[in-house]
Amino acid sequence: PDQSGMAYSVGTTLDRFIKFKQSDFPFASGELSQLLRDIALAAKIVNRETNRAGLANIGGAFGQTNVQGEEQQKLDVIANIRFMRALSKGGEVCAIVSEEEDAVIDLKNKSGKYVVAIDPLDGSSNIDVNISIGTIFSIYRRKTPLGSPIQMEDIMQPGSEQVAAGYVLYGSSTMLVYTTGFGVNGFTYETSLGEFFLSHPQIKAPKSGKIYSINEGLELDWQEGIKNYIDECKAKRYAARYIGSLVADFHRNLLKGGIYLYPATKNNPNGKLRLLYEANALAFIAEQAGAKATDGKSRILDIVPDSLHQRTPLLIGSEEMVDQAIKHIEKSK
Ligand code: AHM
Ligand code: MG
Repeated sequence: PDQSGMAYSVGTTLDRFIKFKQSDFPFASGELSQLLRDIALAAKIVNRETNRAGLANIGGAFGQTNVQGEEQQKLDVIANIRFMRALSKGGEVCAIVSEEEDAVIDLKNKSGKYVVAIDPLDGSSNIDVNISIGTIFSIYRRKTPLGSPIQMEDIMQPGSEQVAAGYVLYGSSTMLVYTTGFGVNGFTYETSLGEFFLSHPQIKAPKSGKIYSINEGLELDWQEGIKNYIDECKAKRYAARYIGSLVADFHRNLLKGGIYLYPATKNNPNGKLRLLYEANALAFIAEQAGAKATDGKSRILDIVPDSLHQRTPLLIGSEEMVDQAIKHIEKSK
């Protein structure tokens, strides 16, 4: 039961769950709940497109509509369009930062309280080969007063200011996992019913694990500490698992226990992943599930961003594993 004593259980639909959980916010107006529903709806649409991805080139053969030529576009572009539409039409959002857009999208929505940072379709190199991909989103409350023009301080908030964050994993099942700061819950999509159902209530990450996920092809470009930590993983005969889709790698490690690393490399001193719409959301979820996220020096959620698409090294996963990796980094300094 939640704080109000209302019961929910495995099998509760996402809509009902969101309604129950509204009581976590005693003065809530329901806008965040509506925003989460908007995101879930866009996720269903992207799920449908993702499932059809293999048919994209033969779409004409079975009479797919072509109103806006969208099916000719790449899936990450389509996903961006879908989420942009859902977020801008819903009315709760005033500004969006997206991996697919160079600048902040100012929706000029005077009543929109929330700022959303989103990677509409992450891991897009995996689309063409039918491997799991994901959507990642962070939600912030705007800092400046409602109705005034959007300012950079509304956008450049550290991850610790997130009011909600989540991801959608388009995998062997499609799942939505999110947090509003009261634990992490996972919902699995039932295609034939068109509903997300609570399947993973109150996810708790194992304190340690035996899986490490890193692009080992870049080993020659790693710093000493990372090398030493991975050597330790090997000495302990941990399993190497790397999908190359952040959401999928993170999700597996969250449930089974493990660590994901995208460290600094020679060519990318800040790693590859983006702070605003990749690292922050997963860091918030990790911490809410009892796991940990760092850039090797500081907690991801404490980093104050200075640019929209800034990158950060990311070490995320089971607490003891992340701590051990940090130890190696500090020792090799
Ligand atoms: P993308 O935003 O261009 O899709 O890149 C992000 C992806 C992550 O999903 C994944 O963990 C990582 O890039 C893989 O990078 P690499 O191929 O360098 O190992
Ligand atoms: Mg991405």
